[in-house]
Amino acid sequence: MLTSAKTPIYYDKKNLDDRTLLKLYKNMLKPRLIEEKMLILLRQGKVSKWFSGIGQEAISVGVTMALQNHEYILPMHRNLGVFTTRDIPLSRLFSQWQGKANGFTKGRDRSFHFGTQDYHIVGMISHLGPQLGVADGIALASNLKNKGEVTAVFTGEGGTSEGDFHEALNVASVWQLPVIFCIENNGYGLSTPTKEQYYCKDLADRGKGYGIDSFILDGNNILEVYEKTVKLAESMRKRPRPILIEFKTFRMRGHEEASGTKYVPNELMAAWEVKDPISNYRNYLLKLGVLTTAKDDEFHQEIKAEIDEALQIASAEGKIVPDERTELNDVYKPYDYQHVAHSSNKEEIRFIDAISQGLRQSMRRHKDLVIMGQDIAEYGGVFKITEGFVEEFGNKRVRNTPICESAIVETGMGLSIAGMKAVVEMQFADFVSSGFNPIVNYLAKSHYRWGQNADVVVRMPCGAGVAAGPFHSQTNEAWFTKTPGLKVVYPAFPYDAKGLLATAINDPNPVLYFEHKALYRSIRQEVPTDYFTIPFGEAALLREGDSVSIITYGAGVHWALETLDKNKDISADLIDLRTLQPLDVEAIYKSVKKTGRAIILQEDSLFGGIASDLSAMIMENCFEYLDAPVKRVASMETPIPFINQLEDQYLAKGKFEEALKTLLNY
Ligand SMILES: Cc1ncc(C[n+]2csc(CCOP(=O)(O)OP(=O)(O)O)c2C)c(N)n1
Repeated sequence: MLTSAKTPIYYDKKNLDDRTLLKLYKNMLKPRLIEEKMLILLRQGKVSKWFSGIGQEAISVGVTMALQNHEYILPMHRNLGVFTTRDIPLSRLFSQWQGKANGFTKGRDRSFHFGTQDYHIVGMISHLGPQLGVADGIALASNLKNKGEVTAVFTGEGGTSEGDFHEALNVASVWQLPVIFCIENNGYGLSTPTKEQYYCKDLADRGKGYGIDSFILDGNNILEVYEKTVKLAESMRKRPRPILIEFKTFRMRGHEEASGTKYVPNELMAAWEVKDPISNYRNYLLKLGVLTTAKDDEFHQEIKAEIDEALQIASAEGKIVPDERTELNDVYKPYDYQHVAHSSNKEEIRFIDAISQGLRQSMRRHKDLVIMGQDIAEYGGVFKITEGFVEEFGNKRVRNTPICESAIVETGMGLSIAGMKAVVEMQFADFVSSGFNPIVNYLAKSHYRWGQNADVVVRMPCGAGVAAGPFHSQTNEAWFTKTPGLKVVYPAFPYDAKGLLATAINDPNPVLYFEHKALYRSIRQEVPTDYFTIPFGEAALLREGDSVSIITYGAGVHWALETLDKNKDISADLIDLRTLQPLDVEAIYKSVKKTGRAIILQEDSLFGGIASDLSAMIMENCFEYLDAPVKRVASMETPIPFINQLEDQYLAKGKFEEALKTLLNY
């Protein structure tokens, strides 16, 4: 039942037994007492930042107790009660907040920014919204494996303004995913009051707009939260579908402790003060005779003793000792590359066929692999790479998606958390910008932060030369090579495309797989018909010579080959990098040390591209071997124009031959 801030909380225990009633109380009391301690620690400078959930405990505790322990919960920064109700040892939480090794992130991320598979909790990233789509992925895995499990994900009302919220709701409803979307509407998003955050009456109405059954509950009433969530979860396990619950509550302290609450009117604060979820419930239990003051004291003493002991353990723990190797080693999940050799059966196929074949063979090999993308099912994708896949693998594993790149990348992450694999097809690489945030912030950083890998390959049909203009022609690998935690693959030939795609799918880390559209139907090669893999980080030396090292990848490889075919007198090493992360630096240095000259050809515009880094690396490591400055050749510093004559002028291809000759004559 919904109560306004002014009315006292109305409790109805229905048929809940005394044990459950007390457990609900104790589970709320624990985070409250921890928080009271935290405020002291903050004042003493022993904790750096704290986001208080005081006054909102009923939501965390009620929802967590309504779920089974193996069901995933994705909490926010005010949901301490989720962590404590799942019985995480408090010493580990204190270690986490103090940045100690016994925490969950080895001092790499703060506060509640962590997850733990042991407790089926997936913590937030600072960007708030992305975890909503991650919950979709976990719930999708439940549906695909007929597990009948529910996933609960939290957001504040502020977070509901993010696109991720809307995308996640839409995907969950279109795919009928068993996600409980929990909105904690606590009046303010940092200093922004709800009236400046949204214009609809209730946020629950947003769920209805997506065809999702939505409810409004008094978030301060533990019995209402618990009982309703239990019922909904039971029904969702039997009939998977999303549910949205808007919990009306209030943020009793500042956004974070240092920021205060000056902007909150006193009357509002006072009105919610009387609605405190713990004191009201305590009074109810006392009146009922389920709790006595003696028992209550006992609970307080017991919890306080647990807190003090945990704090002592965490405080006694030594500080993290920085070690570069440890840090670098944890960026990626270790992957023991398994080489699969191919038989001698070969056929001549196009670049595009190689990708399609590689993907199909991986789908056969990995029963847990799901492909998602726009128009990829019956339609076969805009480039027809997945044509016929639905017939062979069914539309549970070959999934058409709504147009929502963020939520689909996040769904891939969720599948990975649930132990599955995902390939996400961007219709064009350009559109990855709409899914950029989860790739660079969620997928890339999860393993380093809390040891959770992202077993997701993002396929990127990219590149110019097809007169498609600024939004269908970019080659945006530099957006990702910049980001530690991602692997970046960029084949130039059908053989490499097939073998590297197989490896990308086997590798448990997030891989951006670039496939150049202009090569799709123009490049053919004899390719083994069966499944095989090619290791990452091994460049291919396509031509051998001694006067210059040409270093390139993707379409650049073919431009360089054309130039060398035209100028037979030029004796050059031609290095096709094949993967940009990891990078085969040894192959580059070895060649440059031999030839004494290096030219790097990249299709992307010059500034900030990978050519710049390669150039710097060569200068730093091969300077004394160089007979000339390293030369970078790249496209113009403009967006990519549409019409052929402008596109030709834009592209690096037209400048390469002259630059090469100039370098040779230096
Ligand atoms: C994408 C993004 N924009 C802005 C912020 C800064 N920020 C952190 S929390 C917050 C307010 C969140 O409000 P709400 O979702 O209502 O949660 P509450 O803090 O009230 O529980 C803001 C603006 C952020 N972390 N991420």
